[in-house]
Amino acid sequence: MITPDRTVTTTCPFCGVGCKLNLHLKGEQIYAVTSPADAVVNHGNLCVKGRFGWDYVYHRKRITTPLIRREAQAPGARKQAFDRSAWREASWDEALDLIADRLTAQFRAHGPDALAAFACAKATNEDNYLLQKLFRSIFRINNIDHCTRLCHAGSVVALQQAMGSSAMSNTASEVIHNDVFIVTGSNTAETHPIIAIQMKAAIRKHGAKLIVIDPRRVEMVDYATLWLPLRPGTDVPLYSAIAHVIVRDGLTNPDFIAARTEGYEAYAASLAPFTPEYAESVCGVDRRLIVEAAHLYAKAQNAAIYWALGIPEHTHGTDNASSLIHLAFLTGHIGRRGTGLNPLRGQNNVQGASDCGAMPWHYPGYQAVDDERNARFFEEAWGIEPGGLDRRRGLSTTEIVGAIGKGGPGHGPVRALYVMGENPMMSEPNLNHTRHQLEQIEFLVCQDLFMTETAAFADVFLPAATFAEKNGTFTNTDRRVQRVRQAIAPRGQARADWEIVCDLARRVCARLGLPDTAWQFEHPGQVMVEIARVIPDYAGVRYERLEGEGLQTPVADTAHPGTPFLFEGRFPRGRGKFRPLEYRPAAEPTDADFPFILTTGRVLEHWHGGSITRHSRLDELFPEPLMEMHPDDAVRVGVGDGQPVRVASRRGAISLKAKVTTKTTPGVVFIPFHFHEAAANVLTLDAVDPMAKIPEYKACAVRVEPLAEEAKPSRRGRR
Ligand SMILES: Nc1nc2c(c(=O)[nH]1)N[C@H]1C(S)=C(S)[C@@H](COP(=O)(O)OP(=O)(O)OC[C@H]3O[C@@H](n4cnc5c(=O)[nH]c(N)nc54)[C@H](O)[C@@H]3O)O[C@H]1N2
Ligand SMILES: Nc1nc2c(c(=O)[nH]1)N[C@H]1C(S)=C(S)[C@@H](COP(=O)(O)OP(=O)(O)OC[C@H]3O[C@@H](n4cnc5c(=O)[nH]c(N)nc54)[C@H](O)[C@@H]3O)O[C@H]1N2
Ligand code: SF4
Ligand SMILES: [Mo]
Repeated sequence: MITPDRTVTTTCPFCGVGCKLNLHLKGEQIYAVTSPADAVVNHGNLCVKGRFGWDYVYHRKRITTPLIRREAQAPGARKQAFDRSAWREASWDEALDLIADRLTAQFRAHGPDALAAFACAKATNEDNYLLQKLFRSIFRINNIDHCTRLCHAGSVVALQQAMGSSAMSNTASEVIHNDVFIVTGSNTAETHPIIAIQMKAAIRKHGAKLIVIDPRRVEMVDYATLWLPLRPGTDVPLYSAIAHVIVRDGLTNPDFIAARTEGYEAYAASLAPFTPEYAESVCGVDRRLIVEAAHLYAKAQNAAIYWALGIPEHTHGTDNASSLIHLAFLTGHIGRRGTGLNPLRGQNNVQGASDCGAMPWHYPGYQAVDDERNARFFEEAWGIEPGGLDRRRGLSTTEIVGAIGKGGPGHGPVRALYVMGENPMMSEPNLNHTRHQLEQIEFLVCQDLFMTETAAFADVFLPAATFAEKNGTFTNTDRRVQRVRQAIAPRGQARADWEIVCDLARRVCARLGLPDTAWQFEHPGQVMVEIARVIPDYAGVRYERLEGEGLQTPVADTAHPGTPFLFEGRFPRGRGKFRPLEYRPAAEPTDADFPFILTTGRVLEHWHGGSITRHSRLDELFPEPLMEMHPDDAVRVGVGDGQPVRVASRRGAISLKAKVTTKTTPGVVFIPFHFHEAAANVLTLDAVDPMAKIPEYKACAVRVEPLAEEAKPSRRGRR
């Protein structure tokens, strides 16, 4: 039996639940991970990823030395290079000097618009704060974004418009105070498993009733009182019909509407066409279920809504989220313990990276870049001349990709891209287009753990330290800022992201003749002091205050205890705002050539493009891509369970095996986007929501054909 040298307490690097981990160590080896039973977020529970998925830290394919591409890459002819022989090892000095030279050369020759950065929701608050500060304060450009755009962007825009805040209103564990809750567009049991455990306890132990609204028969349906299996992309008519019934049947909360909201009259009038009969015809949900759901939710004492990507990842994602928000405003199910609106945030630190300004329209703390007062405030905070910061909203991730070589809305062409821990060659929609764009880039840096599909296009690869090898903080889905603690030395020459960014910033300052006093940090705790100075909600966050269970933002000052639930008394914007909506169908309807709706998403054992989970023993649990198809459709198409199929959209085709299952509904097929050998994003469409710029990952039209056995997809394309 192994006896531990020591135990280091830290935060799970996978999902936004933010479970507390105890890493049990002997020397430099983590040999087990457990969680303390008194952990406030997860009560000692962990899902399979937190418990077993950390071994990617030690994977032999991890890159632990800076690498430089041997051959210069001509724009237009850039190719992926996974093979180590295409790269040579370099010192940090050589790699960072090369990057500093190339970025300053682009900046001098073409101005700020030539540069863009992708930040990283897996990295810490401190890492992200510094990366956006580098691009904003030195390169004077707001072209910085991260996967939040591909994720809850529609929810964020809708919540900001309606209430002036986009975070979850509740603490996840408050679900036990609900008597009714809605889970929609969320496969909670696979994607936020520990929150799902709390939901199951709310139902089984505390008698809460659950309404699931989802086109797939996800696991939570087993616990539900009602399941409304809507057609993908029809949330606005469904929620508007629920609202219609609430108004029609006199189930609104008139006191709440009068005291806390505005725009009710026009909104109520706009509900007239959304009868349950109309919704049934559009959404495919029995009208009686719609009426029942409306009554159950509206008559509850304490009701809350939990949602994830089935809501925002549409070309009308903002409208979808607004249609849900309205339900809380109509009934007053918000602003009390156990009531509220809860977008379940996905990545371990997507809330924090967004808070810290890794977004093109906002400085840290959601302070709009095009507001003169905010710009002046940050000019002063960062010691730069008045008028120095760019007042234009920067480009979003999908716009940055599109702007390579040709320019984007209000911006010139992007020529150099700095990617800190994102993998757009797996995660962006319409990968053939993304590939074409990356081939055009003049200079690409990737800072990652592995040679990802994106990094393989780069000129320079910088090896980052993992969560286990660095200090910092993550902010989880219920706004809890928690410590990440270094347990082992970085493998090889890997370095923490914040250190790499500071080192690079000092080199750029030297080239541009700027002082580098703003880039002298010895510990990320010092970066947090600066964050606290510029983000009001973090004003009272200090490392010494995070020792126990962390702090839930807003934390107004160093004596403030943190905020478990939001919007008691008022919304940040004052009154909650109703907004009349219209139904707009998905961008790409099905037709005779492409008769199925493809919806994409996740499975329990894997993470996004697979860079970490496919370099972990989790890969053995779910080793190959599968397409879920309903048995009725399988008969029609002539596909058996486990048989290979070719799936084609207007943009590309992939091959994988079919899994015939009633987990999906007739007419809808599901493919997880974790597998590079059958990348679902080859099929998806890059049409975006006009307000939030989020792509329509949850609905496009595809055709499915059986493949002859000999054309079988390769069993494991792992490199
Ligand atoms: N195991 C695992 N967990 C993860 C992740 C991971 O990669 N792997 N990623 C994390 C991240 S970043 C995120 S953002 C979250 C995402 O968490 P989820 O959103 O729960 O994950 P998805 O698999 O995308 O599931 C989307 C859900 O929306 C439903 N849906 C599809 N179309 C529609 C629609 O039109 N309307 C409605 N109402 N529902 C629809 C799907 O059936 C599915 O249940 O997961 C986080 N957790
Ligand atoms: N079809 C389809 N596509 C989708 C979605 C969907 O539902 N369907 N969902 C979208 C959503 S919600 C999201 S969030 C995005 C996710 O998209 P991405 O953020 O591009 O996906 P990840 O694979 O999580 O990329 C994170 C990268 O960071 C690296 N990494 C991990 N830890 C660190 C670290 O500490 N430092 C550094 N520098 N790197 C690190 C990992 O190796 C990995 O390569 O995908 C989107 N794409
Ligand atoms: S639920 Fe999320 S945070 Fe908790 S162990 Fe699983 S992946 Fe980690
Ligand atoms: Mo996400």
